[in-house]
Amino acid sequence: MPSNFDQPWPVRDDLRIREVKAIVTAPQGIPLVVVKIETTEPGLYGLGCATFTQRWKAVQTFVDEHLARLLVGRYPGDIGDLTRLASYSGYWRGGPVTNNSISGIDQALWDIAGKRAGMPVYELLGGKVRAAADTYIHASGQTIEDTLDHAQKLIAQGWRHIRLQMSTPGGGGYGAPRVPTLYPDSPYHNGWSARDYLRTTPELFAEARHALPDNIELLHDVHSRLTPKEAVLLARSLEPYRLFFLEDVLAPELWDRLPEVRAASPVPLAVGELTTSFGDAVRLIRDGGVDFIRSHVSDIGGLTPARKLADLAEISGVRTAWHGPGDTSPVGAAANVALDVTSVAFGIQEGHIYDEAVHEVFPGTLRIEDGWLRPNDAPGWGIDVDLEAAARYPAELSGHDEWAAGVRRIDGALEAP
Ligand code: GCO
Ligand code: MG
Repeated sequence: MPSNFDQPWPVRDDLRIREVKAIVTAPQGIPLVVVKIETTEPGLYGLGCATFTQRWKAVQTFVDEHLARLLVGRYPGDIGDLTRLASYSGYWRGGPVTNNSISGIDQALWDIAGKRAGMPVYELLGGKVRAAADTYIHASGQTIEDTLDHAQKLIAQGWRHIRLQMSTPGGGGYGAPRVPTLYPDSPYHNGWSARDYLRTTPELFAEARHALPDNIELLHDVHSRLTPKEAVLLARSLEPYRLFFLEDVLAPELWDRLPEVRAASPVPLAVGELTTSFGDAVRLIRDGGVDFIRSHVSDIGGLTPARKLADLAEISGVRTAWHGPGDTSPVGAAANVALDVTSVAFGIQEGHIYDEAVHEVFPGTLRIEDGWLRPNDAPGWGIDVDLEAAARYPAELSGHDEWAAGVRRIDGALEAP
């Protein structure tokens, strides 16, 4: 009895998918998930990023138990059909677990396609429109002085785009360490205060503009903790400091209010790392809420939807700034750079310095040079995985989920991550 999972049409050769498996490893202490698809041709396999650090076990199970059986026996060249099959077979679609699992499949199939064509993925996408991707990097500290010292060090290493994050009394501040509270008698004395944040952030950027070279681009990540009015107040207060972009001024639950924030201030808004469907990201662009789209490529399903998003950004006057800190695998970082160098809409690429242990597990991991990222020219992604090395860095149930749900206000109310 033919099954819907059989090869639905004749294909040009008898290459088939033989095995699909999620590999989980944490060489930098951050759980990374990469899907490996083996084919019936010995030695021909592909790798795809499926990294959802906070729920890596769910993705591993989703890939190994739910998706693998749909794909084994299929022709690996039918990328679009196979990713749609993976999506529709669950009926209810979208969400970070589903999309990261599908991204692992999608990107592994693009890797195989490149290897079969003898071409790097960026050439499969139509080739370069730029030689390399400019990157930004994170500087943070407990005080203005600490934060700017960190920024100066990064500038000396060649970066021209620096994201500044400074602690606020009590709960730290996204990406910056905790500092002594101003509210020892409050119900939750390590709490985070939006009013302190709104007061101290402009002070940081005023000092940064004074202390740092004028050509340095400054970025900042609010991390979703303001009301629409507070977002307007913050953006307006930062206008004198020429930010390259201001990120995540509103939580996903308030994204429909972004256009009013964007209209109230010329400060460019970057939103999107929290998109968990292709549709989320399309609406951010289409409804005029963003100047930069920041999706985490594997969270929206991989390279296939992301390249469509880059084209939509191009015709909408929006630029890309794919999410890419340490909870993106080196394969995901390679997919980001393939998009960066082939998209007219490219804006900036979030950079991350991987530990040498990551380079050991994933030979071919891209390295940032003078602030620039260039794709590998080897076929596919040009990245491999050393399974023995990967096994030396087992993933824990990530402390990153405690981090994500770790911010409370001084009254104890949990703050959106
Ligand atoms: C960023 C992001 C990250 C996220 C992290 C969540 O702009 O780089 O905000 O730092 O917080 O990826 O796991
Ligand atoms: Mg962010």
